[in-house]
Amino acid sequence: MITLYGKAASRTSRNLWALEELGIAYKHVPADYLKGETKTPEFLSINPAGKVPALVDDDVIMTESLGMNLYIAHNYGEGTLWPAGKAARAKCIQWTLWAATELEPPSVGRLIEFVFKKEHERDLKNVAALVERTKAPLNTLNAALSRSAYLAGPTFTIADLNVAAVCEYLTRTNFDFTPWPAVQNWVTLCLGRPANQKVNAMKVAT
Ligand SMILES: N[C@@H](CCC(=O)N[C@@H](CS)C(=O)NCC(=O)O)C(=O)O
Repeated sequence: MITLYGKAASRTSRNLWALEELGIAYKHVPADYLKGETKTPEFLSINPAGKVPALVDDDVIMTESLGMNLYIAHNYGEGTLWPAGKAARAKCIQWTLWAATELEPPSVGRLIEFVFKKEHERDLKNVAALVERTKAPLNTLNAALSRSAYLAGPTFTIADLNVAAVCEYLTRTNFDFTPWPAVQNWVTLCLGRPANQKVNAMKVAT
């Protein structure tokens, strides 16, 4: 059985979302990085970087939230989060790496400015620069979603979950998606899924 480390109000939420989509049994250890719980010798033996999320599944120890979701989908979500066919699976890998490299850096930057900083600390020049950096990735995403209902084909897969989980940083900070209507509709659909709503409730509880 998978043990997932990390409190829900962190990148762990994307892994909780994947596990809840699949409805498989798992153990959740809500280690809180803000309380030093990821710097204990016990936790560092799982992730020497002292960060969450981390996953243990029998003899598998894994970190990196988006990669962990590929692992979860591949091993436990055959035919659902992990679609059939080489082409669709290629898209799951492609969009996951795209999320990590193209969309997450400016989105996390925005989260830091709006959620982690106090209003008087906010760097408005940086906020404007981050909006500019987000435009090209959103153009790419909007074009893909104008051609296909979901990123790896006609159904929701781990590609959508991983990219939408990053987009959530934008929705949470009231990013204006008006110029990207296909993204707007798809994000609303993905984030509204019952499994993600359940994880949102877990975030509030921690
Ligand atoms: N690229 C990593 C980032 C992990 C990460 O930075 N996690 C944060 C919480 S969301 C953390 O544990 N920070 C504690 C620290 O940096 O010491 C992933 O996607 O899993």
